[in-house]
Amino acid sequence: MALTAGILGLPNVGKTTVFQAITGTAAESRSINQFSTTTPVPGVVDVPDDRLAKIAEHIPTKKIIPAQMQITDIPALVSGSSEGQGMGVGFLGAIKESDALIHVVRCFKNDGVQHVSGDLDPATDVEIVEMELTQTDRDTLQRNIERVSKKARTGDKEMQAQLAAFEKALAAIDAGTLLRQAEFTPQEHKLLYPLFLMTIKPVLFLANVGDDDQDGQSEHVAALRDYASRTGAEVAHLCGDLEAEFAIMSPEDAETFMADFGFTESGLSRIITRTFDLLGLQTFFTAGEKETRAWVIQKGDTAPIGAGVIHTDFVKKFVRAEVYQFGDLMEFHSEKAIRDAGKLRLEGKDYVLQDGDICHFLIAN
Ligand SMILES: Nc1nc2c(ncn2[C@@H]2O[C@H](COP(=O)(O)OP(=O)(O)O)[C@@H](O)[C@H]2O)c(=O)[nH]1
Ligand SMILES: [Mg+2]
Repeated sequence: MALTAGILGLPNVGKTTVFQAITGTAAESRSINQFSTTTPVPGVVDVPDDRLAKIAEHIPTKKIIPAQMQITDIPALVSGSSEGQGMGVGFLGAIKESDALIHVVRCFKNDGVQHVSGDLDPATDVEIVEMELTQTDRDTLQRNIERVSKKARTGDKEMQAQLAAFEKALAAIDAGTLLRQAEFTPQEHKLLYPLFLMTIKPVLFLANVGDDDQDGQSEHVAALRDYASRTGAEVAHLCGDLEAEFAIMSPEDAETFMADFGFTESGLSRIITRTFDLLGLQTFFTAGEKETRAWVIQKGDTAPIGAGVIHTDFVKKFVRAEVYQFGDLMEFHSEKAIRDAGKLRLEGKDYVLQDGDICHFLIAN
C-alpha cells in the first residue's frame, strides 16, 4: 500500500495550484470560485533524486526510473465543515486516508481572488481548519469510546486497552492539545490507528507566497512559522502561481522565465522531498544495465519488504541481498571495486534497509 499526502486548506488558498505545480499537470481547473474542487483528485509525483544520475555514471543503464509518491488534492474545508457546512463531511474521508497532510495557507495578496474571511491572516486561517479537524476527531473518539465501553466493563482486556487509549486522546483534545503533539506509546498509536484521526497526522504548512516574497520573509509567513513551532508542525514556502507556470513549460522556457522573476531554482523539489520525509519514506536503489531505479520504502522496513516492493512474490521468496551504499559507489566507482574492497555486504531477512542502499536481491525459484 502506497502512502499518500493530502493537500488541504481553506478555499482559494492555492491548493489546486500547488497540486498542479507538484504533479506538473496543466493549470486548467484553477478557479477563483470557492469549492471549485468538489471531489478529491489523486496524483502521482516523481521524487527528484540527484543520486540516480550519479549511479548511472558508474553503472551504465538504459533507463532511469525515479521513485514516486502519491498526492491528493482535497476539496476545501470551511468553518463548520465538521457539521456539514461547505462541501459537507464527505471529503473528510480523503483527509482520513492521507498519511500526512500538506496544509496550504494563503500568504499572497490578490484582490482578484476572494479570501474566505476577508483579510490575509494565515495563523487564524490555520486555526479555523485545525479546529474543524479537531472537532471531527473529538466526535470520532466519543463515538468509539461509547462503542467499546460496554465490552470493556465486562472485562474484555482488548476493549479496555482501546478504551484507555481513546480516553487519553480525548483528554488531550479537551486540554487543547493537537493530537500530533500528544505523547502516545507505540502500542497506543496502534490502537488509535484504525480511527484515522486527523490531527495525529504529520503536517507540513505550505505558505503560498506571492512573487513579491519568494524568500518567505513576510510577517504572514513569520506568523505561520510561529504557529507551527508551537504546534509541532513544519513550514515551507512556495510561490504556487509561478511554480505552476514553470511546471508545464519546457526546461529551456522555464529557465528563462524563472530568471525573469529572479528565481535561482524551483522550490518544488524541496517541497516534494520534505513531503516524502514527512511520510516517513526513504529510498533504496537497484542498478543495472536494463534499468536503474529508486524504490520507496518506509523507514525501518526490512530487506524482504523492500524486495516485495519490486514484486509481491519476493517477500516470501527472498533469500538474501547483496547490499552496498551509494557512497561506496562514489568512492570505488564500480561494483567490482566495492566487492574487492570488502564493502559488499550479504544481508539476510532481518536486515533493515538504509536510505541510499543499492541492492541485488537473491530470490528463490
Ligand atoms: N497571486 C497569486 N495568486 C494565486 C497563487 N496561488 C493561487 N492563486 C490564485 O488563487 C485562485 C485560487 O487558486 P486554487 O489553486 O484554485 O485554490 P484552491 O481553491 O485552494 O484550490 C486562482 O485564481 C489562482 O490563480 C499565488 O501564489 N499568487
Ligand atoms: Mg481547488
